[in-house]
Amino acid sequence: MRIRRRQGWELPECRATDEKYWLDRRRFIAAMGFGLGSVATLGCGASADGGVDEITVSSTIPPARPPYPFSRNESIKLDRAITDETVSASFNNFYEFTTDKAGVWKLTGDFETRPWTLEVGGLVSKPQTFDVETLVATMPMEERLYRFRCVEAWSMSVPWTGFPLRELLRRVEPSSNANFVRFVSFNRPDQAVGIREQSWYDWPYYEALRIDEAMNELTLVVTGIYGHELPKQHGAPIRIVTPWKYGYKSPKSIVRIELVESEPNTFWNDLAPDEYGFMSNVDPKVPHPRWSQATERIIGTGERVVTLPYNGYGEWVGRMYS
Ligand SMILES: Nc1nc2c(c(=O)[nH]1)N[C@H]1C(S)=C(S)[C@@H](COP(=O)(O)O)O[C@H]1N2
Ligand SMILES: [Mo]
Repeated sequence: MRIRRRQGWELPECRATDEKYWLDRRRFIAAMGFGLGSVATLGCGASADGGVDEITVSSTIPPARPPYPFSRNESIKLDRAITDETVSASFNNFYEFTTDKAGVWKLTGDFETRPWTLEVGGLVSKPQTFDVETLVATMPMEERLYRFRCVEAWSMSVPWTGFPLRELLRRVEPSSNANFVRFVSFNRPDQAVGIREQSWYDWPYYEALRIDEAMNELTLVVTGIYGHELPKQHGAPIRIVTPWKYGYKSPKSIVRIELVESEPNTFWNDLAPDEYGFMSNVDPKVPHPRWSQATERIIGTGERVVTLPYNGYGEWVGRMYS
């Protein structure tokens, strides 16, 4: 497979046109009989020199346009290098599309992420439906550099853009018996081949946090990454990020948040309760039944480093568990 690693500013010629144009063209090419599985890069029109340009992972990354970028919250420090954007954008867990991490970005073309609304309800006094664009325009948006640790023992470090979940929860006024916060991802078989073809999973993806975890200042509602809106493979247009927990506790492309009284079931805990608990805080001392969690591989560089308790965020979250 050939993926050209371009810089963000080194856009292919076709990227200058509307995203819709090349997506339509991609469908057209697929209809011509070149399946996505058979070609890693797809033509997207003649470039200035008369040659044929290619679809690369960079072409799936949205440009920085206002109101992005937002200013960085410098109080949260990162102890390692930021992962190259083309690396994180081409290595994703998003089973609604495929279980092949290197293939997600190639399969999100039909996924429509705009407009998008997020319903917040359950045990609250002011249930509301929010438009994502309105949230971006009205919430206290900021950029944060977070480490991100998958239970599969790989990690990345990226600049997320978003706002604390607690700011959203305050707007709906949780009831006193709201002990947990439940998240539900999108469920559109017509737009996501993994939902359509992997019927053995219990779609839509669902996750949850305790209310104190949801109110922790580190818990972020994320709409952007690397100073622009989220590309689809990272969970556009809106997702959750909890950096002290394994990656599966950070649900993507969410459509509903529900406040509930008792501990909700979660997608991975229901699938394999012996391997994936509800809490799932990063803990190097507790091995996964099939591998150690003591170290992690940093994607892009391949460097292997020691995994830290709470993924290094004990100072922020440790007191919730003592
Ligand atoms: N809806 C949904 N959310 C999801 C997943 C998924 O398959 N579906 N995978 C999870 C896992 S296992 C990880 S590691 C992260 C990956 O996020 P990234 O691709 O943006 O790095 O998303 C999490 N959120
Ligand atoms: Mo993960």
